[in-house]
Amino acid sequence: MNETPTIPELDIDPYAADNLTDPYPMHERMREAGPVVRLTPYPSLVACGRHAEVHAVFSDHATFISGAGVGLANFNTETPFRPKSLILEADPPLHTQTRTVLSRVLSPKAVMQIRAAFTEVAEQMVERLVDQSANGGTVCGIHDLAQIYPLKVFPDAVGVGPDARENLLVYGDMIFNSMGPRNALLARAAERMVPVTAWIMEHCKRENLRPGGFGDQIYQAADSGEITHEQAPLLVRSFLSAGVDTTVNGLGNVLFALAHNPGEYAKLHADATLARPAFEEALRWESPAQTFFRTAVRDCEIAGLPVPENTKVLCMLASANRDPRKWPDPDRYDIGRRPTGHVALGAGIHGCVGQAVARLEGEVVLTALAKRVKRIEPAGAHTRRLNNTLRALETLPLRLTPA
Ligand code: OVP
Repeated sequence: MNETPTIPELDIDPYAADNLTDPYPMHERMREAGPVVRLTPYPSLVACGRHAEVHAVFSDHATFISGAGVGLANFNTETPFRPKSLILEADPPLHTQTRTVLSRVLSPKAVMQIRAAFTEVAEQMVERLVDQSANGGTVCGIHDLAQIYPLKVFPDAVGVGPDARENLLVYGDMIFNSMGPRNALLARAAERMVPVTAWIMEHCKRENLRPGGFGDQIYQAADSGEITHEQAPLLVRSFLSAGVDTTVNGLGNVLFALAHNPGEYAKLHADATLARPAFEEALRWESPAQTFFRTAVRDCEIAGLPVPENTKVLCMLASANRDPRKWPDPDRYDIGRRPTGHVALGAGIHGCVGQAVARLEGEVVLTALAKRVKRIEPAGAHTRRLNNTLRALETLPLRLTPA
């Protein structure tokens, strides 16, 4: 007996428009086929759709590295489209050094200091939206809320000036598309990004960052010798890369979840302290970042199946978050669930360093809605913005009934 277990192969393209539009049937096929699968259109990678293996891969950062890129492209053989992130696309010891600085800047203590400002902006925004909706109008959950809010509060906290902030959405769309194949989505994003790159790098300079903001605090860490002055602008770039399009879609997706699950919104309206768990459950149910890759640094195994050195491992976060092996009734959006262990924000040493800020945004926006709005209902068909990595809405027409 010397049977080598083989990895099942599926003829699935996760980046085909149908699968980006509705990924859940694909997720089920991948989970049911096995703990690790191969995908015919991408013969050099393996994919994990179940929670246990996604979590195991993320937890073993020494075997499954990030430095060769966390998208489909293998930076050992392909040139990254921009200089590598010093945190997302780095491994220890570099990662440890940069992560220490970013986690201090984004710590729970830092979040306490921005809480009042974030709350005030959320309350003002909801007040405006209720007026708009009450005068017979509908509001767009994406353009009038999910984009507006992070584009105001997060760049304010980083210390970026008020002009042309929509560039951050264009940049985010490009970065998350760049983690997939070179398809039409990437080509369109790359075209739009050309004028934006210079704007981004300009806004990473110390002279363009408000003293005391998150961006300036990175430069203070350079002053104290913790990181170099050459590293500082690239670390500020991580704020501008990861801090907006992620929370825009986290907020857009929770609005979608609540509008389509009126019973859950009724519970939130009755008890605004459910704002945090309602946001957390939406992260699980409709994960903004659907996928991330790792790269095997040596011949290894996942769930006993052989994975050769230099293989890209596609971790299906959104699929893990609906794995019935992990979650009872996984397709149900249930704000009474406490979805501890979801991997929407990753896991292990690369787990979202901005998660306290992301949760603050979710909490204060949902709290303001819960207090001021009795019902949130769809007011027409939503449309999707397809992206190789993000689960994103383009429009979400809503009717808000004042409390
Ligand atoms: C979701 C992330 C995403 C995109 C960019 C970066 C980080 C970065 O560090 O540049 S984490």
